[in-house]
Amino acid sequence: MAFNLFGKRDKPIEPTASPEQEPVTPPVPEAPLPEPEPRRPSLFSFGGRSEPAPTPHTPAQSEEAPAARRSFFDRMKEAVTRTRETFTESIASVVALTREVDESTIASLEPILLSSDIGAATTALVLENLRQRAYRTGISGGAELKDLLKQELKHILDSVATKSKAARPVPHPAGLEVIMMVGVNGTGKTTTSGKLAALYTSQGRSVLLCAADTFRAAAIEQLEVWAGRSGVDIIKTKQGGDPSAALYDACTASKARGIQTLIVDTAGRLHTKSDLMKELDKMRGTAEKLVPGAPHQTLLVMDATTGQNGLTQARLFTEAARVTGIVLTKLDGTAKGGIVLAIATDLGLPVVYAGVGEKMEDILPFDSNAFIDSLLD
Ligand SMILES: Nc1nc2c(ncn2[C@@H]2O[C@H](COP(=O)(O)OP(=O)(O)O)[C@@H](O)[C@H]2O)c(=O)[nH]1
Ligand SMILES: [Mg+2]
Repeated sequence: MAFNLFGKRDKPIEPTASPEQEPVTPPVPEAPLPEPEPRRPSLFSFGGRSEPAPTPHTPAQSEEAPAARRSFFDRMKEAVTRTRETFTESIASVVALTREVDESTIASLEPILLSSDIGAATTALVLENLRQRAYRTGISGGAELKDLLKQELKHILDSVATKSKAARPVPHPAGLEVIMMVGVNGTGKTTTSGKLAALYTSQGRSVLLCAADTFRAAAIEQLEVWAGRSGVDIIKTKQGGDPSAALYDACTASKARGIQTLIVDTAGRLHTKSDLMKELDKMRGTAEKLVPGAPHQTLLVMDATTGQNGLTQARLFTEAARVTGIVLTKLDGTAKGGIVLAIATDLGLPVVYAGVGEKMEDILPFDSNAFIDSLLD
């Protein structure tokens, strides 16, 4: 794939400047942007979301027409194939052997939950709740046990989603919406920025991309490729330029053109962790000054294949970057999709989108019911 040329496998450019010597090169304004192209028809179907949906409160995924949900469900099911292969089959074998739910049944679920990366704390919580409920309601067969497990897992995801009020799909504000993508290098920020640009465009929204990862030239080029693919414009600066200045230009251009959603791709790595957090803070300040309520969403992009390690890194961002939701990428490439539950309990944040491949349409608005059903049905 063309953009792999620019992907994370490129050797990052090692910084030569000390943190005090941040590059202060003023951004080079790009040549005047061409008039936005006429909106292209939808290139793909996002489970029935290809119709323009500019209304701020679209119904939740689960309330959509059965056909739409079906296609969403199928795609989710396909994406979690690898997780299903281990998790679901192991659960199925416990369920098949269960006539009466006792301590040993509950105990046999433990390694299965742990191996899908649900995490020790979450596993303990799930098993304890399951034990209580199983005994209280006096369930007997394996089918009932599976049902209870499903309810328990959904409950964990739903309680987080409800608490954080991030109803899905995320409602867009009436005016200009600014979405910042943050996260460690290689997790999929640039790819997701491109996919979201295409998704929102297919819904009839006008989108602009901002290349605020000025740390590597390749990152800017990679976002340009995505902008071309999704038919949206991009505001960028040169490598080493000030990301906040690029964001300033992007906010100004968005307002002038009546853009509905500005997606900001940021760097996952600077000289030091505190540099990175300062940079994100500065960008947030710039957005706040120019656009009321911005950034409306700060999405932390996490790579599902990094499992529990990814969680440790994610915590740094949630502490410093006021993250509003998670995009979990590479769900297609892992057998450890249980990380969704660890994210919910550890970070207290909902997964709002799942990345399920490298192509433009490989992004799904995350729906916890569909996710758990696709794992256990
Ligand atoms: N299989 C798969 N690969 C992905 C997904 N999202 C991103 N990638 C790949 O992960 C690599 C790093 O992505 P990139 O967007 O450059 O990460 P960034 O450094 O955070 O901007 C690229 O090779 C992407 O194609 C996904 O959902 N599934
Ligand atoms: Mg990137």
